Amino acid sequence: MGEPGVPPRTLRRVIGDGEALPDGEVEGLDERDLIELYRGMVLLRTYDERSLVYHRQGRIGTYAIFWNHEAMQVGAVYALERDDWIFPSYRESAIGLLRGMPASTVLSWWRGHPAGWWNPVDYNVASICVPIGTHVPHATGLAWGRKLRGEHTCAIAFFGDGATSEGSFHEGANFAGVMRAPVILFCNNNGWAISTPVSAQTAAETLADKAVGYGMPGLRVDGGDVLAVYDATREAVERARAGEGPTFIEAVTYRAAPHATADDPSAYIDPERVEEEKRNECLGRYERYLLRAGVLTEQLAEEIRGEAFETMRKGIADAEAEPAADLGLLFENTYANSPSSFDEELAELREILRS
Ligand SMILES: Cc1ncc(C[n+]2csc(CCOP(=O)(O)OP(=O)(O)O)c2C)c(N)n1
Ligand SMILES: [Mg+2]
Repeated sequence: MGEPGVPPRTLRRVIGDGEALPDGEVEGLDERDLIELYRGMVLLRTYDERSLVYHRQGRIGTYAIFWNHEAMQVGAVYALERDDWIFPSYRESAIGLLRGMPASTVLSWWRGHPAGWWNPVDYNVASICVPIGTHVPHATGLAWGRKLRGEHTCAIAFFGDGATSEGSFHEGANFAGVMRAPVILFCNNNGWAISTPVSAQTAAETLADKAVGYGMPGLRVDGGDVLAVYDATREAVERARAGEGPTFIEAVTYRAAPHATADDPSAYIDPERVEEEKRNECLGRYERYLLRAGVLTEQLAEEIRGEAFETMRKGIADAEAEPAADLGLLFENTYANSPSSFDEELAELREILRS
């Protein structure tokens, strides 16, 4: 159980280490919920590991790995209702899978294919945000707008430690505080913004400290502990629905993979620290917790892994079966009124690619 009234610098934690650190429980989660959380984590882990392989095989483009971020994504989304809105960054590219989005859609996004863009209202999942932090005001605005309409839904924006230095983050957080918008600002503090460490990002002692300046509570949670993340997010959701306004959550973790497939972290990261984090990665931690609690069996785990693998196998097959996008899209969607030279340039491009 996330202890109430924990001092803000302490990380909220539920999962123990199987030794001196005892396991806790989260009130309101039954065995079915615990397995659903596990299913979500395995799905995202499988998505991530397969995507890296597809990238190496040249079947998707550059890819932002989220290995060891699954607990934050699954724990937070599980605390929401289906009507609540999710605003992902590129680090949460596959979060729509938790809302039933086909894997082929997200894989198509990473293939740069138009089939990778969904209608946000179909899943209440906004488009993947690549510019750092620009979706924070969007999430706040949507949450505030829904409140004005008398609805009780909330919104969550996922962003990284680096985003907290961006103007958009400040504007969105300030606006959320002033308007008491029902929004959750979920910061995955993975220690790095590409090669910039958190220590070079802020002079604040913790990122959660920033919440004070916006007049909202700041919770700090162990980002590798899916149950603690769920517990903290649920608390934030309850506040939002009760009309008490926004909450900032700092989920502390460590980036155990390169920033993206185009990055070589050996130039700036301590490989021993990465190895240590890998040994303590979030899915293994949760799996061991469930085995200790007698909720999961090796056979059920195998079944769940098999389902996820099949989802990915079908996902890449469907994405690759999409007919190639028409080149005209590159030109048609650039300007409201295209320059007259575009027709000629498109014709030339078609000619070059034909030959
Ligand atoms: C506005 C903007 N500036 C710069 C970039 C280039 N950029 C891409 S990822 C990144 C680092 C972001 O780090 P963080 O917010 O910690 O997220 P993480 O990648 O660690 O999840 C930067 C600076 C960008 N995408 N958008
Ligand atoms: Mg980061």
